[in-house]
Amino acid sequence: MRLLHTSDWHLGKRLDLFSRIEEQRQVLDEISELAELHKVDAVLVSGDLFDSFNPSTEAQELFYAALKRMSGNGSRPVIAIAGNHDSADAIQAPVPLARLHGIVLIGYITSSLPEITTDSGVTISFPAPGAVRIERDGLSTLNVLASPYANERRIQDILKERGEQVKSPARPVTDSELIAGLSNLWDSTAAAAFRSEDVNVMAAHLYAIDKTRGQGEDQDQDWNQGQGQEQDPGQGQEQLQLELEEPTGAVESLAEPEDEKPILYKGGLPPVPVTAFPALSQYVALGHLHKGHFVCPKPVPVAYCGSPLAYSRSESEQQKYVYLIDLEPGAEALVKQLPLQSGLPVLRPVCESTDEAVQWLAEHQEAYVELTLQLDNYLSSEERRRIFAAHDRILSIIPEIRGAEMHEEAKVVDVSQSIDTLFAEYYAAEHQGSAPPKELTELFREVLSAAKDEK
Ligand SMILES: [Mn+2]
Repeated sequence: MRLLHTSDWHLGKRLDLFSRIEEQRQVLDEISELAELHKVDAVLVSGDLFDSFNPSTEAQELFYAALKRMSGNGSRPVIAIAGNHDSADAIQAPVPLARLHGIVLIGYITSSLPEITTDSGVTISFPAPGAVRIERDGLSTLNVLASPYANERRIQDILKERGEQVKSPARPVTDSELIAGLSNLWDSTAAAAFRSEDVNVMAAHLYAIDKTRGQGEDQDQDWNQGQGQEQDPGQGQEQLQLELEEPTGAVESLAEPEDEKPILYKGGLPPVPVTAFPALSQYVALGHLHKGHFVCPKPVPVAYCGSPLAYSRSESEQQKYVYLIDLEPGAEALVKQLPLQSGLPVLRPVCESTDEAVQWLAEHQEAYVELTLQLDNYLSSEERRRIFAAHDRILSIIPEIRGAEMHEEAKVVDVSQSIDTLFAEYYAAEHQGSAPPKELTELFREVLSAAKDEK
């Protein structure tokens, strides 16, 4: 059996002011083509389907069109779970129509639906709340433990309902109690749904860590206080090998994506150690982190496939993937990373003059650009105009003024300078070294003279 793992589509997401909807359309088409080309039996989408709780109409249209194509009109089941950017209710709203097409949309950890057989002969059932079973002739049965994003409160409510109240009235619940409760919930779902003669996998939206690879973190560490210690953005520079035939030791721990809603906060969801996942699971398909990587490669791969497009400046050097997973009952999973071609990269050049920047921009039109300019003087509005005229997708310009460090160290303002110079210095300090626009300087003078007149 062959699965395709994708996640973090963030449909409707913008990069600053730039719409990404056309790139999203292209990359979802590419993913459907890969599913067809590689004869994938089922698709797992591990959350953050949309970028917001109230996605635009065009984002919703794209979502439904992409799911319909990906599902091969019901012959290739698609199981999609909600992430922390998604509204669980909104994700589940089209369920009655979606399930007819073999598309399973899961908003809650305990979601469950009646059995259905699609026109293509695929039977989809829920042997337990939160567990999907896919059956079809000539193929092993697939069980998917689906764990959409749930925050602390939602998990506590579920545990309370099950009579496993973790919160004692005397004190707040600790991170490890919460994770233990969630792990017990998964274990009982897996006990009801996973069978050794089937293929068993898990799909979840969370922040996973492998404690055996860390520096011996304290089990009871309060994440709020310890935040940052387990994350090492410095390791994010390593690139995984393309077309990895089998998971190797390429393991990283990464920060949560920049510009994204975090889940590692008090009341969110603390990091989940890989030991918390149910034992019979043969692959854990994760969503949340935007860089494709293995949290743990063996014996059970626990993997983030990452987002299909670069969604932030921090993703500028990342190749994007979907993962193909070959699975047989009781056997180790074989994971292959398929690089994606669609979408524009985010580039972060450093130039030493406006001329050099304009030249570079002319040669790199098909990208989003965060330009760092190392200059001797503040950028004039004329230079700024030249740069913006040279490229349509400039995210920002970061002027680095040579010798500016000395200014900052001194932190002494020479008040004997003209009021115009003082204003320009103040403006530059507040606006990363830019010169104030002419109109603003004129307005400033006007206000100043008006104030003088009043005296
Ligand atoms: Mn997320």
